[in-house]
Amino acid sequence: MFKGVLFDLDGVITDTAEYHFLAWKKLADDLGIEIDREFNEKLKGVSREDSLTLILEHGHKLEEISAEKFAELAKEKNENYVEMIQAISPKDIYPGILELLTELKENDIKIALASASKNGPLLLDKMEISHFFDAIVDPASLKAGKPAPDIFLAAAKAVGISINDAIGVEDAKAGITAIKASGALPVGVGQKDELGHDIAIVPDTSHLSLSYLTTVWNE
Ligand code: B16
Ligand code: MG
Repeated sequence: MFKGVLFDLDGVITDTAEYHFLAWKKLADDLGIEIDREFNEKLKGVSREDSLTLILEHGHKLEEISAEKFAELAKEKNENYVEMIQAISPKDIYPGILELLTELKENDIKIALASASKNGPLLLDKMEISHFFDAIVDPASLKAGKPAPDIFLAAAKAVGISINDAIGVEDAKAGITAIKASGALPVGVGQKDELGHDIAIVPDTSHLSLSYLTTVWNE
């Protein structure tokens, strides 16, 4: 049986993936760079700085942006994003997640947050679910972000379990790659065409439960 579940946040626990997209879209529009939802798939799970680099590369503007301007743009996106998430509350928790967290706790299965977002703790607080989490990895403490396995390895370590005894839940391709590389068992939320045909995938979080995860684990 698995001993812990390592959760991504944006797109798994709540719909902040949409706010990230809207905040990046506004910034890109202001810079005269066109980004659409297809391009946005590349940004999911990717750190703020790496996302900005991808957008500037996409618009052929990376060379002309100074380090100072880069930091300013990243700050501007985050300020806009933080404004958007102020109204997040328990009603924004995705279907089935609260029930899953409750079941995991009742069964002494460790729960960790493996989100690339520096706003993770604020979001858990706003949704009033911080108390479920045995550990929250600080993404700033890591050498490499997703798709590198570091964040999932750190999450398993923080809750005192072997990575081989953990399930990772993700909505982004970069995150699934990170889970696979870490040695944990991946469970994807989304579309097979985006996340892969070789792993367990649910179309949305209402399908996640202790019984579903147990079935996947025992397959
Ligand atoms: P922040 P996750 C990721 O969170 C998002 O998917 C990604 O779009 C965002 O750029 C990244 O967090 C950093 O977020 O700017 O708030 O630090 O999916 O790993 O939970
Ligand atoms: Mg995500």
